[in-house]
Amino acid sequence: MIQTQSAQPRRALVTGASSGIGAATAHRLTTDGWQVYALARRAEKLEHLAEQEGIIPIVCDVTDAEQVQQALAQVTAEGGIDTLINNAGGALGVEKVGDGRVEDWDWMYRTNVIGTLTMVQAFLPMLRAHGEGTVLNLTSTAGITAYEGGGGYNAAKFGQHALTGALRLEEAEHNIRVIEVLPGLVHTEEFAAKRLRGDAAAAEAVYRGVEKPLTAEDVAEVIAHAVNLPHHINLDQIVVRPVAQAAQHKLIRRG
Ligand code: 8X3
Repeated sequence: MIQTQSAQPRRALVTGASSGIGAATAHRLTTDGWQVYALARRAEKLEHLAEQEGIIPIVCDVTDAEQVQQALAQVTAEGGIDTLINNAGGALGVEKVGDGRVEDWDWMYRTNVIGTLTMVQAFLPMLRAHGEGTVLNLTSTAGITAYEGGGGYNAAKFGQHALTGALRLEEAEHNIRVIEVLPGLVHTEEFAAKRLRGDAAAAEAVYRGVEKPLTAEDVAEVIAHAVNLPHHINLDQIVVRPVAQAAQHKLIRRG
């Protein structure tokens, strides 16, 4: 088995950490012995996370540059991080391009792209100075394959995917490893419900008959594997889907 490179506890910051993949990642890394800053907008949702030793909650909106600077100041004062995991983001709406709502597209671009940008810009100097920094961006299979009703989310995730590719090229000389994890169908509490504007029945229907959609813990397992590998190994793009979803357009439903 390959050993991890450092005897020092690793230190990560995970955005969008109050639920779903972000929360599962914070838990998983902490279980692996990491110290984890769990960042999210909703203080009450972060509270239960903080009960796990090793998790430090920070209330922060990643699209708010001032709040991000405050988070940076706190993390800097407490010794810094070597790994930034940009998970905050989401989808809103399933309208076709012709019917898309500009405010939804705007929200998706801001949370997925500008949020990632703001975090990366704030923490890059720290990661460069560390000497073995890692940025892991959670994009989506929607960031490499467009689909009907996905236009706004596709546009945002393609944007975040492009940012990630450029960043990898630019930061290699600073020895920053840039990993992209692109999940397909993941059954989480909030993703589909938010996208479908709170329609719980429609959200459940997204997963109906799919034998084993991915869970947040499945994706956290993949993330943990990628960031626990020795730093010179870069799983630079990891597409992770349930077996039942052979492609964006091919989802096996039973019953
Ligand atoms: C979520 C994957 O298939 O809903 O990022 O676009 S999908």
